[in-house]
Amino acid sequence: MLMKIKLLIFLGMSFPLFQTLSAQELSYVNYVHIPPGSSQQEIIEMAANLTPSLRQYDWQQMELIAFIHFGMNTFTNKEWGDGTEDPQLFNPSQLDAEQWVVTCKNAGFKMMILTAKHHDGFCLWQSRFTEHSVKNSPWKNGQGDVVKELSEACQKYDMKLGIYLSPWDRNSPYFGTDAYNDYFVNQLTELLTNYGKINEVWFDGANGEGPNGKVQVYDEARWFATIRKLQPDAVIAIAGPDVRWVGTETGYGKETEWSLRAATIKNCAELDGQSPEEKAFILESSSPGTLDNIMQEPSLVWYPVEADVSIRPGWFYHQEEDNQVSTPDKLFDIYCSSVGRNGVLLLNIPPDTRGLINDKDIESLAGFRNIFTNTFPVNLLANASVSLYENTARQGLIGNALVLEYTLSEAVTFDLLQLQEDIRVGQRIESFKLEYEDENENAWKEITRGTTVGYKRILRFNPVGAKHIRFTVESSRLFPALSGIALYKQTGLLTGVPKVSSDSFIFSQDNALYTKTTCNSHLSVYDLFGRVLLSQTIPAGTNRFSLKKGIYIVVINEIKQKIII
Ligand code: FUL
Repeated sequence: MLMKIKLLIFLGMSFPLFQTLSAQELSYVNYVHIPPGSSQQEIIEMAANLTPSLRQYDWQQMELIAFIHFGMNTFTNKEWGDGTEDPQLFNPSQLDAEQWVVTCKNAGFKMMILTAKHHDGFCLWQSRFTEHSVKNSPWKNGQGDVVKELSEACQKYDMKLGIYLSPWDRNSPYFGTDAYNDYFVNQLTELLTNYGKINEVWFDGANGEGPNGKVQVYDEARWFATIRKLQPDAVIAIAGPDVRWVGTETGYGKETEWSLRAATIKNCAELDGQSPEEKAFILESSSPGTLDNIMQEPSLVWYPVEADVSIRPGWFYHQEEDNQVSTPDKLFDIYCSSVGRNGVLLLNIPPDTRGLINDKDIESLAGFRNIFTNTFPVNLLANASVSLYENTARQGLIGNALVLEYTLSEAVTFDLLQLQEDIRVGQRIESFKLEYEDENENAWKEITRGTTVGYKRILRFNPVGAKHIRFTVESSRLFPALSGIALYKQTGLLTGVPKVSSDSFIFSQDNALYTKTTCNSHLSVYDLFGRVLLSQTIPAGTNRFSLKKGIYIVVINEIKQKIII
C-alpha cells in the first residue's frame, strides 16, 4: 500500500529529504567489524549506515582531478623508462606550472596530481636521497623543482595538490632490499613536509624488478602511518586504503557501483591506539557491497572508486598523438560515466617538452567545460510541484521505498537524469526507475532505470517531452538517502559554425588579431571558456588588436570564428 505522506512545493535545485546534519550528528567512521552471530537485518542496517571518512567525503566532492604525467619519459618519448636515462635529457624550455593550474581550473578541476617520481625513479624535486633527479639536469642549472613550482601555483589559484610516487623504482640500487622501504619513507617525508598541504597520495599498483633483478616487499603499514601523521587529510589511493582503482584505464565506471565493500582486513593493528579516522587498512580482500557479499565477509569498509584515463592515448606527452586528443564530447561522456557512476574522474593531461599543456588539449578541455556549463545550469524540475509517497506496507528492509511524482506547469524536454544520495547518511538505493505520463495514451511509460546511486548517478536517454514525471526507488537498504534529483537537457559545443561574409574578415597575423569591415561594427572576443575579453565598437576598415598567445572566439556582426594567435 502506497500512502501519500506529504505534498511539497520545491523551488530549489535539489530535493532535500534529509535535513542538514550538524557536525555532532555526523559520524565519519568508514569501517565496521560485523559481530559474529549478527542477523541479516542487522548486517543490512550496518551497511546502510556506513559512511565515508571525512577525508573521503571531501575527496568525493571534488569530482574532477587532473593527473599530470611529466618527467623523463616526456623527453625520451617513452611510456616507461628503465631508470638508466641520463638526467641531462630533462630540460623543459618554458615550464609554467601556473599554465597547468589555470588550464585545469578553468575546466572545472579541483586538484592536480603530479608524477613526482614515475617507475624510472627520476625525481622532479630536489631530493636529498638520490642523484637521479632534476638537480643533475640542465633545467634551471640544476636548481629547479617541479613539485615546488606546482605547489606554489596551486596555492596561488586555490587548487589542491596530490602526489604520485611510484613504489616501483627501476633506478634505485636499494630496490629489493629493506633499505628501499627507508628510502621510500624518506622520499615520502620530503614530499609531505616541504610542499604545503597534500590531499592525495597515489600509489600505483605496478611492481616489477629493480635494477638488480630483485622484487621489493613493500612495508605499506609504515608508509600509510607516515602519511596519516604528516598529511592526515590526504587520501591514499589505489595501492592504499582510502580510494580504490576502478579497474580499467578508460575513465568509464561500472553501472552498479557500491562505495561500500565487503572486506577481510589483513592488518590495521599497526595504527591501533589511534582514533578510527586515523586507521589505514591493509585489506586481505574486498568485494562489491552487494547483499550476497556483505553476508559473507567479516567487515564492511567504505572504499570509493576513482576512474583514471588519459586525454591522449599515452600517459606521457608524445607529439605524434597531437591529433588523438579526446574530443569535448568524449570527455563529457567520460564525465557522465565516471562521476555519474559514483566515482571521481582522474583525467591525465600531460605537458609537452616545453613544459606546457598543449593547445590541442586546452581546446578540448575548454570544449568539455562549455558542454558542461551549458547542460547543467537549470534543473528542469526546479519549479515542479512534487508529491511524495512512502510505502509504509513494505516488508523488511528491501521494498518499494519511495515514489516522487512531479507536475510541471508545461511540458519540458529532457535527456539526462542526475541523482544524488547524501553519502554522509550512507549509500542505500539498490534500484530505481524514471517514468513519464503519456497523456495521449493516459499511461505511465518507463524512460530509464538503474541500480546504485551513491554520490552521483547520471543516466542519459533519448529526449522525452513531458509534464508529469515519476521517480520510484524500488529497492533500498533502510530509507533511501536521496538528496538530489534533477533533469537536464544536454547541449552540444556552443562555438558555432563560422559564417562566411564577403565584406568582413577576421584573421591572425604577427601575433595579433586583425579585423576588416566595411562599416562600423561590434567586436566581441571570448576565450574558450566563453568569458568576454573584448566587447567594443570598431570603425570600418582594418583594425589590429594585440592578444596574448592563445585560442579565441571572435564575433563580428554575423561572423563567429575561432582564431589562434
Ligand atoms: C600505470 C603506470 O604503469 C602508468 O605508467 C601510469 O602511471 C598509470 C596511471 O598507472 O599503472
